[in-house]
Amino acid sequence: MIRFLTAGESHGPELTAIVEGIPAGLAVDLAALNRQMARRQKGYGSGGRMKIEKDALQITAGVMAGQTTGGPIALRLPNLDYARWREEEITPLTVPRPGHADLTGAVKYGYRELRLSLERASARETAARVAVGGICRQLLAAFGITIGSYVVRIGPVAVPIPPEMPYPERFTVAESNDVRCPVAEATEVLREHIWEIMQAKDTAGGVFEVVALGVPPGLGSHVHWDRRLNARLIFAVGSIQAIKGVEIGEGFANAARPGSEVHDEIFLDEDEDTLYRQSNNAGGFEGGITTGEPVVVRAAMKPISTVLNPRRSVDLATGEETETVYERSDFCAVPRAAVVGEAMVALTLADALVEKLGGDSLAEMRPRFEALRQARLSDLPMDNEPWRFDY
Ligand code: EPS
Repeated sequence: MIRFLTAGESHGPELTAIVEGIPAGLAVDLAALNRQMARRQKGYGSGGRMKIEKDALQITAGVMAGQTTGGPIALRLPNLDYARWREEEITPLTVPRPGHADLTGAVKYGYRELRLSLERASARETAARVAVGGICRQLLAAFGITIGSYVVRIGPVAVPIPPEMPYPERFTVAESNDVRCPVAEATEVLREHIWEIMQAKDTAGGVFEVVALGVPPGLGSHVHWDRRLNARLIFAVGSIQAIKGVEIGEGFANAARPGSEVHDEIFLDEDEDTLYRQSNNAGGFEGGITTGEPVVVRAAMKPISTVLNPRRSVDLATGEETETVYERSDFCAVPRAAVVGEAMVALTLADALVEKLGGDSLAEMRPRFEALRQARLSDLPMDNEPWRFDY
């Protein structure tokens, strides 16, 4: 329902994005979008580039008088670093960094100059995703759906999050520090590890969690593989640069537990005539459909592949074994990747919401959303007559 494309190189004049399928009548708050852009740029362990870029969005189509028209929305994001790069005579880069798209991109597209692949593979592109995700986030917010994130691990250091700690509190604490740590007392330990990694001229990966609150039950479907919304979320988050693993809820930990400890039991609230759960090990999904519990997506990011310590590689120009040459990069981008994760979750959930509610405008979607929200147990057909599989 909602499609988007991005274009642009890391050091080119700008990133461009087009998002199509956003319903009409959504008030777009540009200042709030730019706050999302700034969140993506904040993170201890970033390289020098973040001091140059101050991402400021321009919207050039699809929003008129502050409201979406229903037409494609075009977004522009100038790269401030371009001014310097356009002045330079570029020395070809011919030694691929292990772990980056340098070699695979060069082999696939027939480049001799590795910059052609790394310029587009660069995680600079995630700025465009946060811009598009920001609009989807505003659409979701119009229906009371909110999204936050926090870091749960940097390298070997895991954050001890008390399981009973409410999500809004985790978001607030994470927002208040530059490692997106949800537990105030653990912040310094994460920062120390990143500092040590920088001293060792190395890089660190980690794990972050994205959580969506207020998601109604009934988004996605079990009826076909590509309609399972949990799978669509795994794809969307797994498409972020350097993300190598994505799980829903307690995905991998659940694999080690017996079923009796995993599945979230179902209870009846007689007064409200509704069903509820006391746990959410499923991360908000059963059968690829949202349960109405928080949607929890966890992603593993590999360490940044541009490592200050030279790595062994081969110079494609000479055909000889050599070592990589360092160019400016980040040491740890996990806190910032979490914000990109939020954007991809926002996009996927907004897509599923539009699919569920239909409609060309917010005015059409709203009454349908209310009906979804107010579903009661007694609304379900209670038919207990015996029947036959009679095809
Ligand atoms: C990136 C390398 C760094 C990052 C960049 C992603 O850029 P540079 O090579 O210019 O120092 O700063 O990320 C951004 C510019 C951004 O806005 O996130 C890479 O190779 O992926």
